[in-house]
Amino acid sequence: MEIKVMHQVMEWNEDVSDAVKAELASHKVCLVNVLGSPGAGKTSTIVALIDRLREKYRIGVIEGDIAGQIDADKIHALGLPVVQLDTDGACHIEAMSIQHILKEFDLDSLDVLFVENIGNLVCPAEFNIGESFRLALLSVPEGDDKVEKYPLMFATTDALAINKYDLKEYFGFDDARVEANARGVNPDVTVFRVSSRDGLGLDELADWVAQRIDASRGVC
Ligand SMILES: Nc1nc2c(ncn2[C@@H]2O[C@H](COP(=O)(O)OP(=O)(O)O)[C@@H](O)[C@H]2O)c(=O)[nH]1
Ligand SMILES: [Mg+2]
Repeated sequence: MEIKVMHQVMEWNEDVSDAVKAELASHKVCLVNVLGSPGAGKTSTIVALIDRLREKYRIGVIEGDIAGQIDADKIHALGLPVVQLDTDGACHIEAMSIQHILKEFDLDSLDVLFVENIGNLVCPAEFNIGESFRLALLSVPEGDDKVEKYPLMFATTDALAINKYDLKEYFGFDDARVEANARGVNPDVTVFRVSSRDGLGLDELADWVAQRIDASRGVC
């Protein structure tokens, strides 16, 4: 019985995720679910992508955090619509929260909604939130064994950005190991090597994100 309760929650989340997807599709808005550990560079990468994509797309952001609004302040400073989702300690975002928050945006004035998920390599991977696609980040200082230790995160993402590539030499980080393991659990994953600090690989990542946005909005 106890197990069934969790099962029902997951199924219910899937239903709500489908409803969010339908709602966004009716407004031609693409939702991008950005995942990764605390400090992996989610906010920095979203800011770098905004910089490269804001001339082409009307962008909004949902900033998920367990507490505080530091990241939402950074997005607000860019002059974009942003809503802070404070999970009050919960380790992931559920579709129901996104469904609720969509009311805060004028969806007809948006093309893309980035969601910065809660910093965590475990539970956020389990919950679809109505996304068109996922972008997972793994940063070099976290270590090159993380795909083996947290496979679901990397099995369920559409792209993996290995961030803080500028630090690779300092950490003896084996990116070939990460890529091979990611392809082992997810043969179709697209892998990027980026530095959200010095700009390495970000144009390529932004091009890929733009292609996925266009595909999901039926533009191409
Ligand atoms: N060296 C280096 N530092 C980075 C890079 N990307 C982000 N950082 C730094 O890592 C820290 C955490 O970044 P943040 O974007 O807040 O990570 P988040 O917690 O995943 O949103 C900040 O001090 C960033 O300046 C990178 O590519 N290289
Ligand atoms: Mg952040």
